Amino acid sequence: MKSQRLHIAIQKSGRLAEKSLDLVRAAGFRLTMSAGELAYSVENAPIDLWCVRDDDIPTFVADGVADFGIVGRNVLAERASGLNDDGLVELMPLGFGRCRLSIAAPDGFVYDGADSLSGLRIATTYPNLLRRFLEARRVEASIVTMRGAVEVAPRLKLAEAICDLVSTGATLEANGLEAFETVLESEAVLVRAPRGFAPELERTAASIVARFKGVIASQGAKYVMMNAPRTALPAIARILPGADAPTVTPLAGRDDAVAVHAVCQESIFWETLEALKATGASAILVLPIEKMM
Ligand code: PRT
Ligand code: ZN
Repeated sequence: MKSQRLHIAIQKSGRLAEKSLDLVRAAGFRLTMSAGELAYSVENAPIDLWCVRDDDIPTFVADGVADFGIVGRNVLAERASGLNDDGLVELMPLGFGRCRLSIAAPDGFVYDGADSLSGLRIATTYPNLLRRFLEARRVEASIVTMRGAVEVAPRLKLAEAICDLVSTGATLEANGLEAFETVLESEAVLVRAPRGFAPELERTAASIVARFKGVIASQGAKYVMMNAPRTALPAIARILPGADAPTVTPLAGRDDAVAVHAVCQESIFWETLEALKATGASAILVLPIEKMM
């Protein structure tokens, strides 16, 4: 019988590894390392983390060895566009590991829509996604599949263009390449297989999802409080960025003024505070949010 713990597969080392652990910790799960660096146990919930190569994470989840995985959408999408569409479900984006899968060519290449790629050799480690992209646009080009270091392919005359992940753009620039088309916008995502959990683990599974959502939602969100003239409420609602219906409460002994509290999903700049003040608001406080559910 399978052990009565949930398993989350995360990247062992690489761009997503540390941030994945940070997310689990921010969700209130206390980690202790076990089995060397290959696994962590959560002390305060029946959860284990398995640390593996990112490319293996979809297989772990699809085969039922892990219940959840934290992996780049690019890795999942490449697999789903190939022969291995095993119904893995992207539950939510996690807000880190952002990058795009882009098509790039040496500086000076004139790109005038996907037809410009016709007849070219394009080097990539994402042959399935690239093939889908080209097929959808009815462009015939040949795909040169590489294991890595795709950015050197044009210089080695292996290809005229490449299709690779880009985050800062420094790698492209260092290799005299320019991106002109996006095949996929990617970031780390939480993935699970489309099957149920053992009944006794359902609650833990739901709590992982709810807590991760809470962590993501509270990142960048702020709690804003102020006193304001009643008449300024419509203007304040327009100024507060990404706020749902604010809470409005009376102020003792003042009929003309109220206290306004709101959760704002977007950044609050000094300009926002100045605009609030201009409506007559006073005692404006902006507080970080530690947890949200
Ligand atoms: O060992 P393992 O197989 O687990 O790791 P890996 O080497 O395959 O993956 P890793 O750690 O490099 O990346 C893991 C995930 O991070 C990827 O699947 C993406 O979802 C995400 N990610 C975000 C990136 C980048 N940004 C990124 N810039 N993955 C790779 N790159 C590479 C890109 O391929 C190119 O070589 O970085 C270079 C470009 O970066 P810039 O900043 O110069 O544009
Ligand atoms: Zn990898």
